Amino acid sequence: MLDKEGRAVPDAVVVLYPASPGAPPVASKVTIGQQRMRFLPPVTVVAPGSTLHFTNLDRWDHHIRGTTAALGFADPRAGADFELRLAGAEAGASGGEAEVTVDKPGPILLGCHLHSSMRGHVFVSDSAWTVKTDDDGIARFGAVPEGAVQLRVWHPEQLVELPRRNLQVGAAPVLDSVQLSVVPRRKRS
Ligand SMILES: [Cu+2]
Repeated sequence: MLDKEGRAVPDAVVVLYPASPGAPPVASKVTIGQQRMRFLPPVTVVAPGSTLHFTNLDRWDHHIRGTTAALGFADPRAGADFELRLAGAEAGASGGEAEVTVDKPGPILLGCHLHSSMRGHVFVSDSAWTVKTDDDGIARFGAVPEGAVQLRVWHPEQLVELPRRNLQVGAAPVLDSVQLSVVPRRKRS
């Protein structure tokens, strides 16, 4: 995954839709931490029916909201799909925790009513072949059923989703390269 200037893009979501997908993806329970005004991890991939476990690791409160956002952005005036008030961690005690179950496939934008700079994403995928790109912008898949496969790419800052691509998967490895039409902001280090 490359950006418009040819640099590797981490934390993009790559989804494969094999013509014969077999079993649906399996729901799971994942933890999303709030630490130093960030969501960890910044992008989470889950199957429909999964539980998101939010845990506040900061000493101050967070008021998390989750908004279904087809294109990664949401109208801040619109109502949130879920809201979670998480108390800060006192000395020697853990902070607030809460869980929410997500059913609808698609991206969810995470924010905080108290800290407008906080941004995170959850991608609920209806395909078992869904992974994030690593720091080198690479998404690796194993055991993809042979035959025609559609490839979808999602990145929160790619506002106009790129057209799906058609791949033909056989016995030999398939290598494909996708270039976003945007240059995402760099992650703070
Ligand atoms: Cu906050």
